[in-house]
Amino acid sequence: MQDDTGAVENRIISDIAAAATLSALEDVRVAALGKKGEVSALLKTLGGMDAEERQRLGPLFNQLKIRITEALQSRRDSLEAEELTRRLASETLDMTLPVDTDPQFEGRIHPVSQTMEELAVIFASMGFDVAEGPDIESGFYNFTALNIPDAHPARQMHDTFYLTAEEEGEALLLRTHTSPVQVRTMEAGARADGEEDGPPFRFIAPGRTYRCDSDQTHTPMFHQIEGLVIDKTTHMGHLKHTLEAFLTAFFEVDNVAIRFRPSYFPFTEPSMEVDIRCHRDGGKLIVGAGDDWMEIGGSGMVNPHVLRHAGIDADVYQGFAFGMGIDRLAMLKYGMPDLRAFFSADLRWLKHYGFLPIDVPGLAGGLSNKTLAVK
Ligand code: 2NM
Repeated sequence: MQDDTGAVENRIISDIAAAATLSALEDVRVAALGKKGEVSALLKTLGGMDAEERQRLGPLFNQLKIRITEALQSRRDSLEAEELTRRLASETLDMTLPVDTDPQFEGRIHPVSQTMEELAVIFASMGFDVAEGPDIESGFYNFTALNIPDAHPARQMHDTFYLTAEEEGEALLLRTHTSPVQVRTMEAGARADGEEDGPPFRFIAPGRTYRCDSDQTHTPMFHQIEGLVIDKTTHMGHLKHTLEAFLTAFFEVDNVAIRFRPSYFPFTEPSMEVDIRCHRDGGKLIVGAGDDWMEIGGSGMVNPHVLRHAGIDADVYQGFAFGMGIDRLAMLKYGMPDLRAFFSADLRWLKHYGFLPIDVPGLAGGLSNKTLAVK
């Protein structure tokens, strides 16, 4: 009987093949190779045999154990593969199903993006186009065309990031203001209705600007908006009204008062600093009323040299330009005290100060025609 390992093997092998699940297969393994298993019992009988019998049956029993172990392993492999196939088929993920948390309410629009959108909406309603240009500029567009020649001290004042050395031909740089966009756009002769080239021009250039400067109130990258109006009789009265209309709409107040302070920019003549009337109440700033003034930007009548660099006949055309810091406008409007937090990618800050996508663009109260009518 003990010689007949073939019958035992066949029975166990067919039990292994019949095991439909991993747990059924485990039962077969325990019944054969477990402590009290059939094959284990056979191996135990070797101890009570005489030497000759042990020598004959020992290898037979051991071969039996090895073949059953191999059969168990191969059946286990195929059951596991079947199980995986079954799980892959059942645990599908339907990417088209609606999700629990609506991403529309998860992400936030950065306050600078929100503010840029508001600026574009307000100036568009006053008939301004939005002009764009490259962040990487040539010395010509960033300086020379803006009446800042090679040896001009303003070149040093601008703390420029240079990308290539001057010796390698014309040096490339990161634009220090968005004025080169104004020059390029004037040069291209773009105008809103596209009917003909040349002035009148009325556009804004919002975007990133760069200066090698970093402290509590300066970041190496910041955002600027510049505006430009060129026509035959454009004057400083138009400039003052445009800024007042813009600031009234932007700060959502009934009235703003601004004042011009004499200043100097190479690209405008005359040049004026722009102050807005305000009231400081502890840490809070109220715009539009009060007996204090706060600087909000720079402006002036475009220097005829700049017009000529852009291919405009300065004997026929004249106009104004202005520039403001977008980050500072955002800080003032939304009460954000720390400029550096703007660019720190802090999700808690974004959650607190950021805007829901459904709120953009526009302003809380909408735009009133009263404030925006250009006189
Ligand atoms: C400012 C202040 C004053 C300005 C000038 C020009 C251009 F291209 F027309 F000459 N664009 N922007 C300008 C004028 C910018 O920023 C403080």
